[in-house]
Amino acid sequence: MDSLSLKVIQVPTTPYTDQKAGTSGLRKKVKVFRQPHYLENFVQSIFLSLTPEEYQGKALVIAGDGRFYNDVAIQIIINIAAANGVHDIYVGLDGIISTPAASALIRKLNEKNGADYCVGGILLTASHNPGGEDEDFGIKFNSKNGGPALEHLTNKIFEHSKTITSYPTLEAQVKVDISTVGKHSIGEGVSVYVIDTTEDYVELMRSLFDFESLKAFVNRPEFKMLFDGMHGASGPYAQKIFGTIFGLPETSLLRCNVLPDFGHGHPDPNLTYAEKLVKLMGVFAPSEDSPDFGAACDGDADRNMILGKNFFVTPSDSIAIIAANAKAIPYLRDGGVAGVSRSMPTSGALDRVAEKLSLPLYEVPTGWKFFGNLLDAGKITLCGEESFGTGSVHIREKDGLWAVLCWLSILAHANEGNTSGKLVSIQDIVTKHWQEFGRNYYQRYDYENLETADADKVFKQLEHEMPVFIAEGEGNTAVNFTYTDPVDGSVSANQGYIFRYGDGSRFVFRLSGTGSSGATIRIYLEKYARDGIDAKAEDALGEIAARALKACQIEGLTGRTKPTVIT
Ligand code: G16
Repeated sequence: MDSLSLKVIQVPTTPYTDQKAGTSGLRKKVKVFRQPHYLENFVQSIFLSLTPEEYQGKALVIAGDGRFYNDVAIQIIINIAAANGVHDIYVGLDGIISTPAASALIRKLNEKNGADYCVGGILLTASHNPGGEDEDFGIKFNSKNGGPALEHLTNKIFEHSKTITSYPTLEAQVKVDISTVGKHSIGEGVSVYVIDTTEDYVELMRSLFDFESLKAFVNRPEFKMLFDGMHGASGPYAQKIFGTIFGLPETSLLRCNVLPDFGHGHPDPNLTYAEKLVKLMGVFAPSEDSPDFGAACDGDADRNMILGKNFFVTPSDSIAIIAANAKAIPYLRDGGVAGVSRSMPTSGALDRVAEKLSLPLYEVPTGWKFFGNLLDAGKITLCGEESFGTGSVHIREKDGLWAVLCWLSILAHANEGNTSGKLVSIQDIVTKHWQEFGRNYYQRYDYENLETADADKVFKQLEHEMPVFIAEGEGNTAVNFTYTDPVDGSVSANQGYIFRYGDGSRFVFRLSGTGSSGATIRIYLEKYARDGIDAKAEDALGEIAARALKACQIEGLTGRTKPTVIT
């Protein structure tokens, strides 16, 4: 193709009013994105929110989790990006780049070519939400540090989306073959690089972990593990690390082929939606034959669930235990841990570790973007969320496979020199942790797909209930969480209602920010026990759950008699 193909045209458009990003980008049904100019408007609003110097003549990553409509969206974005003057466009082979790999790629491009080379990435994912023609699609912008755009930028994008009148694109629309690796020149000065990011990602993981000892450990005859890719973007990366490098058999790798509808599944690694893995691991029906280790990642591979033989590790415990066992993970052992952070609804298990190890601890609102400034400023090394997200300073997104490698490292370390024939198990590690630090009993109730008006009523009711709860017991507090970023001073208000008892136990309410329609209310229950760590979570939390349900009147106000998901 010659430079003629780069003739740019302005396409007139009318704004949409509903392009406000949620917790992590814009997520809607595919049919919403298929409306005329809907995707184009949002993409151009991203460009309008940046300065031309930031992207003209520079690079842009376009990543996708392989879901339905990715292929169409990628071509649309290539044309708009080229028309805006982007010079180098990086796209994944078959359009697939997992969210953590996208973050790593943006960072690597800037490390190699100068910090202003890559403006960031447009990530096409609705994460753990289902995919397919009648399901969800999503789009978000990650900045040049590899992390999700901060609120001031997502607000700007929303403002532009409400006033946009036209967008540029190429007159002769190009269609790049993304099914083979290679460089495509689409006109004078514009190249599209189709790349396989598994290599880069594997090298990054190899630089953090001791692959040799992990390989030796997972091949011990008494050890059996399962990994479930849920037909999401983690599959190709998992196959390379666990299959090709560690040599695990095919039978250990479940659903590692990427499918646009995730095999009709809900690619959310939790006790409800990773049903088959949970069953095989014996979480609800213990068996002597259950494998020793199980893990799953979500659609875009940033979330993870960790299971042991007949055992579930809560995400809140997971980040706490990784922090407490940093010495088992080579780069953390060598580089140290500067500080740790968790989202507000995540349990205080991490706080106990921080206290004991004298590490600074930061409590941020829900949303990985809030860790970005802390990581960039070197204030923290590790961070995690109750929503199955765990990560570190190595990138600016949570990282599902990284978390799996952390747990394998902890297991391998705990079993060094153990020739008894019986492995120290995941459950042993977690129990020992509780014995040392106490246990934060924890559960989350999700009420999915409520009418928005009903959800509003629940939050109004909670406001009435706050003074009632405060008056009920000495030391009780009830607040709507506000966060002030210690690095840039920005303030994020209205981040969830916290009802805290005098002893620190609490229940928290939040409206989910990742749904594509309707409203989802999350209730988080937590109780700390220094001793008595062996109860079932639902028993330990029974009274708190009852008080939370009374406070919100959810049954009366929404007609729902029970949560959709309990984790
Ligand atoms: C996104 C964010 C997470 C956040 C989660 C919360 O996850 O990246 O940092 O914890 O949303 O979801 P909600 O607002 O529904 O509670 P993901 O994996 O969907 O990108």
